[in-house]
Amino acid sequence: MATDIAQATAGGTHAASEHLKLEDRIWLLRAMLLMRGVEDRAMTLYRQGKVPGSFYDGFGQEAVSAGAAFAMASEDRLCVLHRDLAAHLIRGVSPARIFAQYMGRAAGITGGREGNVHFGDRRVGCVGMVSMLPDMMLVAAGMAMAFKMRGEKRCAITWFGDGSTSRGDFHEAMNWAGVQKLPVIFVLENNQYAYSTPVDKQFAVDPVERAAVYGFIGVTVDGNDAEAMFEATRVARERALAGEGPTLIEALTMRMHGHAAHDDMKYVPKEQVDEWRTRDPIERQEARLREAGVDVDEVRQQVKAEIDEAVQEALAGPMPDPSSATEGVFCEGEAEPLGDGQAPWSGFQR
Ligand SMILES: Cc1ncc(C[n+]2csc(CCOP(=O)(O)OP(=O)(O)O)c2C)c(N)n1
Repeated sequence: MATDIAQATAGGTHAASEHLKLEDRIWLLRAMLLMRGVEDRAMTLYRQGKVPGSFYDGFGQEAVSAGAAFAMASEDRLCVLHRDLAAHLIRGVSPARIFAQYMGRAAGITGGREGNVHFGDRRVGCVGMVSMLPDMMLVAAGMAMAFKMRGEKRCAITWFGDGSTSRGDFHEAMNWAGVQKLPVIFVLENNQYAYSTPVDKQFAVDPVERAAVYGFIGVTVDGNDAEAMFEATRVARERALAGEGPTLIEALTMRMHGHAAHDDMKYVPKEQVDEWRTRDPIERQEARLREAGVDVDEVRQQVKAEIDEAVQEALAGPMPDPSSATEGVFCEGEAEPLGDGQAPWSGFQR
């Protein structure tokens, strides 16, 4: 049950996956540090009035997208949601382009045509999200259907929140994926709240148990453990490619910030936040790597320098030319894919 969070996330360290080399484990830390650092800086830019609209982050949830995205191959396809920036970073989208995106600049992924988290670079296999939750589950299932029909060994993945499980789209996607045994991975980010609604007001039965009634496996994973997320996703992907169908991965985590920049989350008990603070995913990965002899402070400094440079680059970039507003809105031709070996996600030993 979702209420057994302490049990599911207790014990701190999860046995490292034998599929992760030390450099991969450092990459997981880097991805999480980049996500946190980029979002922290973007929040400042938002408060300075440089980011239009609102601002959403995934503080405290970095392991969910970092671990899962790291298990996916370059030919796979990802529907990345609003708390999952590490997935974009792992696929090779640079921090400078992300800052430019947030600020609506020409160098952003959508070139100023869409706001904040509504982006995806199809050259790296990421599909831009829409806000109608959880429509991306249906998009991921649709892509998986195409892979199956074409006989391609590829897998689709999407993330979504606990709030999504209360919607009909969730059930449609789960049902079709189960019936068709689609090569798709559903990552349910159970971060305890859908806006101000706690999980005990959302469902009477933990949604991970719904996978069984649609004919496939549901597993609960410590969502604050990047290596556990990686391993669960790797196994799910292997199953999908072997024709064994979808997997629902419930990642237990906590939304440590408000829903968006405007939300002070005063509806969340302070003790709950304090308890989850002791399970910070970045601190946990750092502790592991220190034990393995890695100079974690150096990794932190490198990431900070990269972010400083990226902010300056994005701030120096122009706003888009208004006359180009209707260009690139619809899909035109095939995207030029990045090859294996050019992006960090292809690093681990399969
Ligand atoms: C169909 C639909 N209803 C309402 C909203 C407005 N809305 C945006 S995010 C959100 C809460 C989502 O909660 P959850 O799915 O748990 O994800 P989290 O934001 O906690 O990661 C709501 C209600 C929406 N985007 N789509």
